[in-house]
Amino acid sequence: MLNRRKFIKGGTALAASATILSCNTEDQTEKVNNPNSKEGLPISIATWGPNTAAVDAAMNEITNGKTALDAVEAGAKVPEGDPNDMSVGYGGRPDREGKVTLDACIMDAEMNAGSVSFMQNIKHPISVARRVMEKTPHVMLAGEGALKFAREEGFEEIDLLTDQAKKEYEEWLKTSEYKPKANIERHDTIGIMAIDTSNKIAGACTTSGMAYKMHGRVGDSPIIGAGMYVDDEVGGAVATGVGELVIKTCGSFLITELMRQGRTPQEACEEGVKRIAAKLKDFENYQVGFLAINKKGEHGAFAILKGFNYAINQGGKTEVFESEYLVKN
Ligand code: SD4
Repeated sequence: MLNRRKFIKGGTALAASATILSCNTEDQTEKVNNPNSKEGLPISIATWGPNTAAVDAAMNEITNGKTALDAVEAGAKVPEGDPNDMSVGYGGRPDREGKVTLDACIMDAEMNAGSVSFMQNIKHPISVARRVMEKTPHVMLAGEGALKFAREEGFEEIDLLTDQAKKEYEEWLKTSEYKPKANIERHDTIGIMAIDTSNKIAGACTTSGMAYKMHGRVGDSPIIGAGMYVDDEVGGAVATGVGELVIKTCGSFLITELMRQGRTPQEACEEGVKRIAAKLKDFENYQVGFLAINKKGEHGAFAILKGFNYAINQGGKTEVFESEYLVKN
């Protein structure tokens, strides 16, 4: 059971029609912590249960003396290269024109950030995002420009559309209905964060975006502050789900700033979801999940709907936990 704030005791505040709680930290009589959260560094943590291999790959980098930045890149590359993960990289579901277009971003403890959006034909967009960060004066490259840069950097071009994704797309064409269905479409976008043995944080996020989106659509995942944000003084947050809701509320930045003001990672994630619920109509029809960590290695997670889970590697153990959620009925 969550150790909830006094004013939401009784549980009804977590119903769909939840009254939106004040942002004033003085209102809090007790801190809300995630029951699965504990202090401990180093740590790697990622959205969605199937990403255990990703958090393990990240931790492997850290135990081999690499940085948190190396760790989150290595972690993100796991689902990017996996054709069975149909929300990320190679094997991702295409847009409504049958094209797989990828979004990714990365950020380190020194506020360096890089991103690519609407990029085609490259298996590891997270590595291109890192090159944008390290080799250009910019933060984000999009579309043809991102692909041109990737080519110049020596990345190989491949066809990202697998037979399975093509088959599902052809089936989808029969109705051509765009209705993102939470946890049915399987949002497996990876948002991953790590803190290394030098206590430095980094974050990454990578996705093929919403299946059957309009050609040219860019989601939250490549947007620093929306799909991912880290601040070495505080911690960081990542998002998954319907990106439009996350962009409009600057989700990951909001959560990081709430932690700066004294919220626990759990409180900050809950407030991030409640901000969406307070401001955006029809939020109950969409899934958004947030995951946050602070610099002690404590974590929090919260989603609009049931079904969001996450993977964590901490204290020599890899575990998957289910997230709490807002809409209970
Ligand atoms: C997007 N946030 O493009 C991504 C989708 C996602 O798992 O998280 N899918 O809106």
